[in-house]
Amino acid sequence: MMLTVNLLGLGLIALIVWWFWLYKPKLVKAKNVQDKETSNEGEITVVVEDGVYQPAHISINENNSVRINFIRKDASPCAATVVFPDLDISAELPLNKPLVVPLPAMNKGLYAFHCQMKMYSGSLLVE
Ligand SMILES: [Cu+2]
Repeated sequence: MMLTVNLLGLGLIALIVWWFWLYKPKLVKAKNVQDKETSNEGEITVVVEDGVYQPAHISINENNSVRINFIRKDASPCAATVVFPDLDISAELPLNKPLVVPLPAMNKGLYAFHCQMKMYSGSLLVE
């Protein structure tokens, strides 16, 4: 009995360590439009579902504009608005219909995006 409790405790500690120190969200790079190296426009599709943007962390080259193709599959009103506060851009996402949000070329940095209540949240890494 004591052993079971200890094992449970260890499992819990491992889970906490993993969640806070080891878990790193995957960074997905926006693809160049038409796959041309010379293109300075990127594009990526983001699915809005189950409380997360997929992918939630996107990297873009510096001085590239990017078109984010949002597909919202979550019917809750919470998921409907996406806001890019640093860029002063927001969009209303229709349900189950793709909507492209064009973003201008940005300087290096980390730009957040989220729904109005920040339950959905993501970031753009410009590098
Ligand atoms: Cu929300």
